[in-house]
Amino acid sequence: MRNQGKSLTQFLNEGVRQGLGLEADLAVLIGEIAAVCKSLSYATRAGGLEGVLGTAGTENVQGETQQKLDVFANEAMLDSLGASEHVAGMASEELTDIHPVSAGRSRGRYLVVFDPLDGSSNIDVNVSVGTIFSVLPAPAGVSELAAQHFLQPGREQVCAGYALYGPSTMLVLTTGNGVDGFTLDPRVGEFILTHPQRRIPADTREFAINMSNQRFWEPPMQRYIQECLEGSSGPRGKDFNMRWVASMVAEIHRVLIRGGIFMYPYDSREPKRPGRLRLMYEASPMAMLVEQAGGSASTGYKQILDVQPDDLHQRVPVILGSRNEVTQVTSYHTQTAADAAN
Ligand code: AFP
Repeated sequence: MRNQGKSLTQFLNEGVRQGLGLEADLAVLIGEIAAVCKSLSYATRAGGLEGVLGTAGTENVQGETQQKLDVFANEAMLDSLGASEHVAGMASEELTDIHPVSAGRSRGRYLVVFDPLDGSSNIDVNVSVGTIFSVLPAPAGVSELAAQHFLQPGREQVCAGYALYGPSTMLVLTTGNGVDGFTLDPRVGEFILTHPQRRIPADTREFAINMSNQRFWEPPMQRYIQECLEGSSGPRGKDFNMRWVASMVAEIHRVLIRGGIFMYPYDSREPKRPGRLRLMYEASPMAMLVEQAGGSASTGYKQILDVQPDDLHQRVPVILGSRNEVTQVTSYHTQTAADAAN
């Protein structure tokens, strides 16, 4: 298999040399992100041995209780990438506002937006968690960076990826030339290419959703899930399996490895919040990975990568994975919208 067994560093250097559109400074930045993820892998592995479990006793901008590892991971990303000559500024799930790099340095060409530790409610119960990152072009010739410079549709991303701190630590990323997965070899501290050019099967029998929210969903989602539950005796004519890990990184990784459909749809619990997942640092990077692997990513009514953000922490409904299954779900949404319009 092409490139199988190469280190991330060798892979990136080849990507730059082969003129596949991977800029040399972006390759360096990806290496810097990978280095932080290595350190977070070792921190999460320590578990209860080094006092990193439990809550920090603080809340983030989302009003969510921060775990100690949330705070640790956020600071590690800010400190490390803040020293990069390629980063103009950052935004994080854990920060209210943007985090410009120190003004005294020549400004880098990239903005990095991240969820430093996704799935953190799983940390204390030793279930896989991860880091999600999105790299956007920084505006040229801007004297002072502002939040509005980050509010770019997901199609503008030049890189998206995640680190999954599971039984093995993996880094999965795309720069627009497909999706490649690397496994951390703890013996040498290198990410090694083990899953080149992932492709998501177009069809699936496996759906992932938090069923406890069922009574709050819109009718199209109710219809879709009901048909999955009716299985071979219902209109779909086939049985489905269900998964829910409550760590988006673990769910998306499963979809990239064996297909599936992952959904966190709109629900009416908090009408002002169209779902739980955040566009800039959860939905958009995952949507780029899924589309680059041949899947599809929708809000139910439009492709996630086409959504124009109007706030750093805005939420969107998320339906992504095996292309034909996503099409099935979105067809129910658009049909309902058309019926309502008539
Ligand atoms: P935490 O980081 O607060 O654990 O949230 C994880 C997450 O954002 C995403 O990774 C999961 O898919 C989703 O929330 C789980 O949401 P529920 O807890 O409502 O199932």
